[in-house]
Amino acid sequence: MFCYQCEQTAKGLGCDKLGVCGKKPEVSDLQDLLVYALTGLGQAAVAAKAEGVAVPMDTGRFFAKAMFSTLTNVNFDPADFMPLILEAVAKRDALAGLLKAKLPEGPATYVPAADLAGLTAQGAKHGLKDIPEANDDIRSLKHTLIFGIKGVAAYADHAAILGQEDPAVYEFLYDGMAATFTTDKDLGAWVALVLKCGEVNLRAMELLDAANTGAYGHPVPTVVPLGHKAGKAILVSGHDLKDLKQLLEQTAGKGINIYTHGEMLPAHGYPELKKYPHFYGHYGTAWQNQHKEFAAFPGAILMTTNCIQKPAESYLGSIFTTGLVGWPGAVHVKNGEFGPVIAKALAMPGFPADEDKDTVMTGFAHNAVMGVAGPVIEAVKAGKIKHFFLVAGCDGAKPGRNYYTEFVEKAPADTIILTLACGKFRFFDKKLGDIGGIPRLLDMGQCNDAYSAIQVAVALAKAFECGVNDLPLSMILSWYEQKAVAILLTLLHLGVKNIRLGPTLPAFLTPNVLNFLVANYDIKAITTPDEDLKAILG
Ligand code: FSO
Ligand code: SF4
Repeated sequence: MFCYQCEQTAKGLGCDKLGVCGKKPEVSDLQDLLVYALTGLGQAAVAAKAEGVAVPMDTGRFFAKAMFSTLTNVNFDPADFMPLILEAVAKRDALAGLLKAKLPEGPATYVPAADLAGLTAQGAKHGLKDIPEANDDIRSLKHTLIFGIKGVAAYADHAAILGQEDPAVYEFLYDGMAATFTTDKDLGAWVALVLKCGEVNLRAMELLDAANTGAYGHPVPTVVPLGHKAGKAILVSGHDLKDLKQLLEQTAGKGINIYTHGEMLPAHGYPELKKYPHFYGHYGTAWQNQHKEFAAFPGAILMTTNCIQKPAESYLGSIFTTGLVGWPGAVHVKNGEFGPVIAKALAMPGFPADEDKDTVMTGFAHNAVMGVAGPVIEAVKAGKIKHFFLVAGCDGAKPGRNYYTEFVEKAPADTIILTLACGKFRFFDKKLGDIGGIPRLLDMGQCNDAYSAIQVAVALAKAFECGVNDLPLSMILSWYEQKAVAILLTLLHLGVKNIRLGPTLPAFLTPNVLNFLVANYDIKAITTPDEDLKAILG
């Protein structure tokens, strides 16, 4: 195995014996083989386009789903990868059968082994390092593209689940993956392709925004209790709102309260979800704290989409996976049939008594923020709001992530903090007060809602008749996995400069590629909160 797709990669170089995330070599090799098989499907799709042969939409949907299953913390179950590999090859061959051209040797002609052990052995020969490329910098950009495509695939899959699709997004997934096996592009062409990935990701995020708000309404500012009510309980984590909605429907009137964990917190802001009286509050913090927090939860736990960590023995029997998520030994429920989760919750003790704790606020997605754009713009013009910080991105286990807590604590009282994704749990319950009624801490949603932040930045730039880079707005980002890579590429595609990125820089960027980003986008590694605040606010 060799994997360096996420921020916590071993020694900042790569996981080659066991993933820091818990990914075993077998799963890593199978994921590599799936990516290889999807590259072959991409090559077939590119050839089909050249011959004017239509690629079915469900091929794109499958491609996105399969790619998403290789993201960090999504699926750790070897058995789940065999059907995906076989389906990629079957879809590739179905397409190839319609073509006049002969597909090139390699991923497009690869024949899968007959069993899981054989597939694993094949995967060991088709890892990231086996992609043909002699130039280190181009290899770095190829890997960046693959990780960015994984992020796009995640957003495209989420959007497709709610019926929002664009064939142009799928086409880019094919083109991009097929390109990783070409050797005729120079460095400049590779930079352009990586930025194009950011452009396509913006479209995928736009689709997802339309999907979520279309199905569940525009989020509204909402107070969310951090305490609990006496009674049976289910904890829902991950990002999938449809799973949550189905669970809310199926638990209505059953005496079970539903709590969110991690990235599910912003779900409380959606009108079509918050209307359920038993959708009570938020429990715990970000994904990397699940061992402690899940072990103490007295009900069933449902993992939708990425974020799962190796479950402790104490709760392996009460944690359920759904969708693309998998952990060997954890019960997987399919197609929104949450009966086993509900039965488990009813059999478990639940919370013995009410407990009032603090509350937090969420629901400041683009529609809500735009609704107060007038007063915000006035406050900026009157000098009451001096600066906006987008402190956003992922959380993780590294101690360096305290930077983000400290940054928010130290940001002056005349500044506003916009936040999204799970990094917010470093400061989500801080009482930062307000500026003339505008809360200083605005939770815009999940990492899946980065589109909201972009919309708000663009709207502010329009209101002030300037470019996004000329706004009193600074982006202080934290990254962990591949959705964050895709978002970063989107920001670069939009020409956003001066991004501060941490806690460490991606291992897959060579010094030359990093220098290019510094020279063209003034992208910087975070230093200390004091130094960075001083540099930004002068
Ligand atoms: Fe991931 Fe980041 Fe959203 Fe977190 S991009 S790590 S688990 O923000 O939650 O999926
Ligand atoms: Fe290592 Fe991250 Fe890959 Fe897991 S996803 S194997 S932690 S680089």
